[in-house]
Amino acid sequence: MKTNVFPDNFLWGGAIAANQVEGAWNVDGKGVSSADLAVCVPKGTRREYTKQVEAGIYYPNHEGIHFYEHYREDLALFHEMGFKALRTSINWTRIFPNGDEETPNEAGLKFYDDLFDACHEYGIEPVVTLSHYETPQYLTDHYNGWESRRMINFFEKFGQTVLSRFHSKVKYWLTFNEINVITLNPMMAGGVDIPLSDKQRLYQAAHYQLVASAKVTAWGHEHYPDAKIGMMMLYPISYPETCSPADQLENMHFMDQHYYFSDVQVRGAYSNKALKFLKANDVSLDFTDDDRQALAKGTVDYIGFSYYMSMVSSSSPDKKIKVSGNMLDGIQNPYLETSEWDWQIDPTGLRLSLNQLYDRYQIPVFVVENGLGAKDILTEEQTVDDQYRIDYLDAHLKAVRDAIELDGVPVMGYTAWGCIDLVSASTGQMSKRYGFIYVDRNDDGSGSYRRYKKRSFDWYKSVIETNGANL
Ligand code: BGP
Repeated sequence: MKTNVFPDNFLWGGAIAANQVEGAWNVDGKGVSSADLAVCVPKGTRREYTKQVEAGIYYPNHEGIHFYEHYREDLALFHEMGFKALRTSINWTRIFPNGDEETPNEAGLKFYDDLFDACHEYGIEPVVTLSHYETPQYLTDHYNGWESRRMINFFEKFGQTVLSRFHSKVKYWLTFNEINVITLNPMMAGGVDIPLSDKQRLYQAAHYQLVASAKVTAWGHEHYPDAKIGMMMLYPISYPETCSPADQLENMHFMDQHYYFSDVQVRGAYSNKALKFLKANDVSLDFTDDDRQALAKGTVDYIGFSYYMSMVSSSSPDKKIKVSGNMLDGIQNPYLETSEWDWQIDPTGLRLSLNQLYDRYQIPVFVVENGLGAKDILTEEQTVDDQYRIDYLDAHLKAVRDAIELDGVPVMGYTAWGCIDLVSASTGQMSKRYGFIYVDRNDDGSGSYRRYKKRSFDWYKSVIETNGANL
């Protein structure tokens, strides 16, 4: 048993996103967001979106897990596990239903007031993402989402509104969830339909998000110096397939696609390599002096990242895609096992990721998503024997522990993804479950929405109770 490795103020907890749990998609003045138009698709296929809500189509996010009504009950369960932190997001369309209104929707603000108050009653620190895959659909219809520079102002207004309203209740903020996903899944991350081959449009939309993020970060720092405002990226650590220099180079290029974003958010400017990449791809950005200043001013306090799996890069053109993954498909790593959804399970990759990010940027890092999506079976005893999830999380938390203890990485916290079962972002399925708490809801929407503790519930409780000493 190792003691005192995790810092006393380590933010142990769980992570959810508004659109994947809240439901109540059209309640109390909420407008339609991109997530409300996403349908449920089978494993291995990409989530599809309709242009408007259509009768007869099943939209899993409309109901979520009824967190909007059940959040007190759910927070009580999180508290029972000993959570110190809960990462969630503010659904933009609860605050500005269309996205471009002058005044916010008070009922939406009130919901988050109550939610954050309830978190504090349970001693849980909210960690809040401003935009987690929930772009107002009105902005998509009228401005083409993040393809328009106008989005910067709308996001600034949204960010300033919620920061000023909640700054006394929320200390930890993240601007965009997985900001590097806009070029991989623009509809999900930016409410805009751009072919993945169209780099000009993709990187322009990414630029506007980067500027918007920086502006809100700078404004937040100026007005609320105690606020900790971070960035959030999907960290797809990748290994070269062989020790051939060509594979190393390929691997470097792969990672550069992702550092493109974190370099801007942490260092305040595009790297030379990023500029060369844009040039090589004939991308010419609408990039003003004001943007440049905003990026320089709006650097972040910490790096939040999601980690589920590692990738492999190969220079061989004949390498076929063999495994699917989180937003990115890749090559099979023969040393790793895969989840039921074919994501490659690699705890050591998490230790390496923490090291790579800290070595590169020298600011605190925070694992804000990690977990195993699996099919669970509710037993007659009304629990789930999810030893496989315990094994996955135990191994990954040991990797975090090693990064802290052996490598000296300052890790702020760990929020397990989908700490209560929720709607999958990539497929819309409920059957892809991550939680310590089982929610009785099926892929077709049927179910009682009742909550049940899985075996992992008590396990995680004891991890937090012992501050990780029992790992
Ligand atoms: C991340 C997203 C989350 C979440 C998670 C798991 O990319 O930030 O919203 O859903 O992946 O993915 P999935 O739900 O597809 O299993």
